[in-house]
Amino acid sequence: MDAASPKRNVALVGPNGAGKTTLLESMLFVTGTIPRKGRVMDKNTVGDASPEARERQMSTEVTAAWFRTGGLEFTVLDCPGSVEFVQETRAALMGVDLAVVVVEPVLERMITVAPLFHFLDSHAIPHLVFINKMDRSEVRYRDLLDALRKVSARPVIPHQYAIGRGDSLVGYIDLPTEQAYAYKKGGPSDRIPLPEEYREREQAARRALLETLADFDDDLLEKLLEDQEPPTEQVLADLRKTLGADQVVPVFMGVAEQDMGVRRFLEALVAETPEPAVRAAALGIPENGATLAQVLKTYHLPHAGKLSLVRIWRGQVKDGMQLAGMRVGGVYRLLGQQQEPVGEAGAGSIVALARMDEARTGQVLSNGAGPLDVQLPTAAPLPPLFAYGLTAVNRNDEVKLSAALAKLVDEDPSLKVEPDPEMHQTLLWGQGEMHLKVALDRMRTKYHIPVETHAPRTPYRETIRKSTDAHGRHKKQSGGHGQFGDVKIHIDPLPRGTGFRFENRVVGGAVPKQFIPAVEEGAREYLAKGPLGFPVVDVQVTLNDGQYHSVDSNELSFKMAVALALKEGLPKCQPVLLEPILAVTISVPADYTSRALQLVTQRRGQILGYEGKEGWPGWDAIRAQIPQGEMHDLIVSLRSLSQGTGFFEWTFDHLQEVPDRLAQTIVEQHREHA
Ligand SMILES: Nc1nc2c(ncn2[C@@H]2O[C@H](COP(=O)(O)OP(=O)(O)O)[C@@H](O)[C@H]2O)c(=O)[nH]1
Ligand SMILES: [Mg+2]
Repeated sequence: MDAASPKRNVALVGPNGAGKTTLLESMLFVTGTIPRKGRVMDKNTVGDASPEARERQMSTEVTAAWFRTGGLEFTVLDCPGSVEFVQETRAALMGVDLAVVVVEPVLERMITVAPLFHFLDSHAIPHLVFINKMDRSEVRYRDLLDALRKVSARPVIPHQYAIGRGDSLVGYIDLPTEQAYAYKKGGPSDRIPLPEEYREREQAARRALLETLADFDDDLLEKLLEDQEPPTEQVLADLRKTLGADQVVPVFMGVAEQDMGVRRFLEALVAETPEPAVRAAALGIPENGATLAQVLKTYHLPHAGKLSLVRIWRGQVKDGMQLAGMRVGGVYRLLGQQQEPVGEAGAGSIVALARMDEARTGQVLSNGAGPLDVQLPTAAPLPPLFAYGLTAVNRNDEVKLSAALAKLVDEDPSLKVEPDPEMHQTLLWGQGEMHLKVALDRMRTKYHIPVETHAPRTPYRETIRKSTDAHGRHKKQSGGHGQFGDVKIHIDPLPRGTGFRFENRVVGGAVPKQFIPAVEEGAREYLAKGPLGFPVVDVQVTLNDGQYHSVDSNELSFKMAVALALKEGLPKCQPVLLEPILAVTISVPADYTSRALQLVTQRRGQILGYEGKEGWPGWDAIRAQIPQGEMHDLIVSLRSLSQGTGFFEWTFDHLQEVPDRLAQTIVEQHREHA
């Protein structure tokens, strides 16, 4: 790597299908980095290089590529757009200087960018918008700008203004310089005179741009008030500065598939992408100190092993050096699947480090002694939304399965593995169906472990509604020692959430003291499976009386006796099935609130209320309680009614009686499987 050439780091983000991978391919092509352009359709792009991505014609993980242009070396991270892979994207965003939000020119779809804008703003990551597919645009450019304004907390300012649209797309006006360009196939756009019929629109848009910039530049404000034309250099400098501070969101446009607007866009990136030191300063990283490198993405490659994509915030990284107690087994520059050894790299670079076996995505690696001198933000793990229960197809694979799952989680922190021995399943949690399917595909292709998946089994419980007295006697006469235990108990229901209680009211040694703990233990063990087949909760067992035999009584006999008493008693207490109820907060754009409320009701949920979501203008937060058994694919339905934007958080709340009819079905199904 040419240590001397200045670096810039950019992430391509935005909704699925907007054209990020195509834009990267075009950038690589027009900069001469690749001789031929691949197409997403033909499964030969640099961006969608993994087998999982090729198969789906959709990016499923972050891909890195680099190119040189305008005297700078750019590293571009092509990030998956699907909400299900958003953890990948967020982790990668932590290490770039600029995010390019690629969108389609479709008004109704702009809302899908809202969560991304929210994340970028909450981390003050500079970002601009590239409206792609302008060859397909059917709406007015200013309406597109307005739609973007509705979903961005920061002011949206057109850097470029479209001339024509759709079939009659001509080119654009660069507002800061007031120059017009016509797109040209196979080359940079031609300068053309500014079309007269656009003069008025151009001036209104430019005026709005200058007024926005004037909010951050008093001198510019003064000039505008005095009706002075500000020098272009001042406008460009203000654009750079406000973009670097995440104060404004400039808007560009083009047709990535035909390389239209891409060369000029690269020129703009050369001029306006904040240099690496800007982000480092914004994060409060002291200039001097030990090497700091943050892991943005972890790959496990079949042959090369583990590869950690890092952003070097400070210092140098060299092949063979010690970093966070690990030996760096190689420093590489990535171009999709290709790895090129570079030996070393310096601050401001994004490179891949080989064989950092303990490094985790998000981790900050250093060669300094003692704690880090700065806390760097990481992308918080997303709350899990969707799970499968897993079982290895071949029983012998169980150990291999848990090792492979650990590697998957290592690559992708939004996956979570939860062993659930009670329900004989291992739960794999993630962000949605596709997220888990891709993870399981990866497991099949990389680790060759076939697994079966099923909807997670719900941990039902049972309890009782009524009290009863019960008697149990265990007696066995065989050869020498016999067995004898006899108990009289009282069984009571307890309030929800109390669990199990045992009380001893025996007087006069009817059951000798040393056997009382055995009675309690016997009761606990028996209650692991009640008359309906599930663990019994919220029950009190009171030992009132009993009998013993001076020779034959022992602990086991009393355990058996209390089990017999419970077996006889519990069915008389009106057993009822309990199900876990979750406290769920659903977030959706307000347009979808009423449909989301319906969804809650359809799933036997109870709505507690809803109000505007804090910090999310135009969004609602719905508070509800929903039975766990109805949650499995809630996220799938929620996304399908909200253009993929809705999401939720949940925690366990309480156990609640299952309605009778449903309880019957559950108990019958459980018996069949047991
Ligand atoms: N009409 C048109 N189609 C495009 C353009 N850019 C990309 N596409 C197509 O849009 C689809 C999605 O593109 P892709 O790059 O995979 O989007 P990503 O999900 O954002 O990476 C592909 O079929 C591309 O060929 C464009 O500028 N115009
Ligand atoms: Mg893509």
